[in-house]
Amino acid sequence: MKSKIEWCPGCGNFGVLKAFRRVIERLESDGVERGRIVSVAGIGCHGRMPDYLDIPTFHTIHGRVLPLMTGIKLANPELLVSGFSGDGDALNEGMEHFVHAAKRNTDVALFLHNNQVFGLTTGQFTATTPRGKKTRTTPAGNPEWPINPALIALVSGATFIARGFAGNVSQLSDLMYGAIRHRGFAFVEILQPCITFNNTWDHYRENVYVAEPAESFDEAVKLVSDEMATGLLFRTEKQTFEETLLSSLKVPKKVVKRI
Ligand SMILES: Cc1ncc(C[n+]2csc(CCOP(=O)(O)OP(=O)(O)O)c2C)c(N)n1
Ligand code: SF4
Repeated sequence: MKSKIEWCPGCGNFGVLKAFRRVIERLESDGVERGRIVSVAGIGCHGRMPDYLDIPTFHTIHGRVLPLMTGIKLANPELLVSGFSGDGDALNEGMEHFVHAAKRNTDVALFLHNNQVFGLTTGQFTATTPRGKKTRTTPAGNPEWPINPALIALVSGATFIARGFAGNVSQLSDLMYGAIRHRGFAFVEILQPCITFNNTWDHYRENVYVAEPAESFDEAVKLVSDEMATGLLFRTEKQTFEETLLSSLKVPKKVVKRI
C-alpha cells in the first residue's frame, strides 16, 4: 500500500477513498476477514484506489473491471467482490460489460467515479459529459446528449441502485456498505468532481438532495432520471448469476471451480 496519494489536491476521489476505508472497517467489525474483501479497479485516476487500500486488489485493463469481478466471484463465491471504475472506463470502453453484469445480476458491487471526463488523460469528453460542455476534444461544446448510468443499470436489471456524492462521505460510505452487503448486482454512481478538468463541487453542493427509495420499478425510472437525487434509489431481489449457475441450470460445480 502506498502512503503518498497522487490525486490533485481537492479531487473528489479523496472522498471516495475515505468512504471505502470506513466500509472495510465496518465489514471487519462485522467479523469479515480482510482477505475476503476483494476489489478491482480500471484504468484512470480512479484506478489508483488499489494503491491506497490494504486489502486484496487487482488493477485491470481499461473497461474490464466487471469481467474480472465476475471471474473472481465465480471462482470463489465466498468473497465480497467490489470494483471501482470511471465513467470513461465503465461507459465508454466497458459499456457492454456494464449492461451484461446488470442483466446477469452477478453478486458484485460496482462503484462508478462519475466525474464526466477522462481525468487521467487530461479532460476529454466521455459518455456522461453534459451536452454543450467544452472539453479538450469538444472545444466548441459537446454535441452529444449524455447518458444516465444509474438509469442504464436499472433498465438492464441491476437489483440495487444508489447514487452518492464524494462530498458526503458518511452517506456514501453507508451506500457502499449496503451495496457490498446486497445479494445481486449493486451499482453506486458517485458524483465525483474532477477539480482540474470538471470542477462541479459548487454545483453538486447546491443541488444534490437525499431521496427516499422508489417503491416500484416505474417510480424508480422517474427517480433515477433525476440526476441530483442521491441515496438508495431502488432495491429488489432476484436470483444471482452464481446461484443460477450453481443450482437451477445444474451446471456441475467443478466446471465453475475450474474457472
Ligand atoms: C483501450 C484503451 N483506450 C484508451 C486508453 C487511454 N486511457 C487511459 S486512462 C483513460 C481515461 C480514464 O478516464 P475515466 O475512466 O473516466 O477515469 P478517470 O481518470 O476520470 O478517473 C484513457 C482514455 C487506454 N489505456 N486503453
Ligand atoms: S485529474 Fe481530476 S480526477 Fe484526476 S486526480 Fe486530478 S482532479 Fe482527480
